[in-house]
Amino acid sequence: MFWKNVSIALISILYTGTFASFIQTPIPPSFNKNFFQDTNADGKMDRIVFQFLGGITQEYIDGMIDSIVVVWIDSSSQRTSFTILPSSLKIDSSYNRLVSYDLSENEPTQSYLTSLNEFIYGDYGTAVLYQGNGEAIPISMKDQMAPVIQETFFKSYRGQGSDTLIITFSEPSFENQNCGFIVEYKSIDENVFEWQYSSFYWNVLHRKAFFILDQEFSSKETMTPRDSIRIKANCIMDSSKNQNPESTPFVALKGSYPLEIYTVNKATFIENNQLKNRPAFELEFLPFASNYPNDTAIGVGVDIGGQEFETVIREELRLRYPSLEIGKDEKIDLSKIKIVTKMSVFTSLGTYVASDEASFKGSDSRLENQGKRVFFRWNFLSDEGRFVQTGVYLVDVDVRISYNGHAVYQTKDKENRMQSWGVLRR
Ligand SMILES: [Ca+2]
Repeated sequence: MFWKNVSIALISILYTGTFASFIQTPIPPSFNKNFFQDTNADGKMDRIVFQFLGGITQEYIDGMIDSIVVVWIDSSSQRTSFTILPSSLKIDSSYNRLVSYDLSENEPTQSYLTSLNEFIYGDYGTAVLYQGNGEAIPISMKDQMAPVIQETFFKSYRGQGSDTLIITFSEPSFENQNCGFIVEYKSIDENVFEWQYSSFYWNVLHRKAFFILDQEFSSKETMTPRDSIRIKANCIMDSSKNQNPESTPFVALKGSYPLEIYTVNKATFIENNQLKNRPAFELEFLPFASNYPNDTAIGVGVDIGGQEFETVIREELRLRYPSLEIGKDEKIDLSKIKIVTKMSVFTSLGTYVASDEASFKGSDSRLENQGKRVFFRWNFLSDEGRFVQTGVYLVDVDVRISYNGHAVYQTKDKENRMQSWGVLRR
């Protein structure tokens, strides 16, 4: 009788005041609605969402949750377990059974890890809830991270061959059959286009997609290796049907294309002193997007610099000089790139008019570390500084690009080295 009275007294003390919160019934997490998410679709897990079987209050979190320990893979591919403290859990404002945790930048997570099935990392993706009463409850976690583009390689021939694009995804992926074309690209002037290809197929593991744009369908106005691409929203999904979101970011397109010489071969000039005081030939550094000076200038342009240019140089070196053993990710030293342009102008009867040569390095400050459309222009003047007459001129164009003395590009390999340019003098 005495002990019964004491225990009743104790219980009544426990049920009042500050002890009350410790007596709450534990609310277990759900069995199948706890998720790893990648909210900005960059391929890194950045949010963990837990759904409980009852409504959660801040008092409950403070009083009943000691911590949640999650095992994930860090940016150096190591298994890491991090502890989520109650103070960093957030209750969803519209549904109080949901509690989430946002990973901070101090917890660098592995890139391109959007699934729970990457066996190379061993065991990860587990979570254990430690309750205030000392109990440890394993939480069954699921993947809610859509695939992202991990790698791209684009070989563009600009109408001279069939373009190919290879996209490697962060996990086995499947296209949404309702989408039609699934790739869109953003050009350097920020316009977004759908990329129309002729066919595509998956590799056996469904991690690589191969796209082919047959030559007969290709045109000059298509994607180029300096554009960026993404998969259209909801057009790619993993084996759990997690689809890529609207917020899918564009990623830089890597790849190469044969170096191309652009020519402006017809122009009108108006004789004036301003032009007369200039040299017969000039080198101009223009933005990539520029459509050459205008139809009052004549000459050849070539795109020099930028990330895709380095890729072109590297790929050409690998192709032409296997003994150099240049790796596919090897850094290209811009100061070792030398560009030489030569131009000789003759009348249609073969009489010599003018010629000049200009050379510069890939590290030239006029490229402004971003690359330029370099235009070697002829100012309609002979070597002696006299304006030429209206007529057709034969021009021998030679552009050579070398790396550390190894030739990677020469116009004379091409058929169209000798060109005819029309000049109208006003
Ligand atoms: Ca996934």
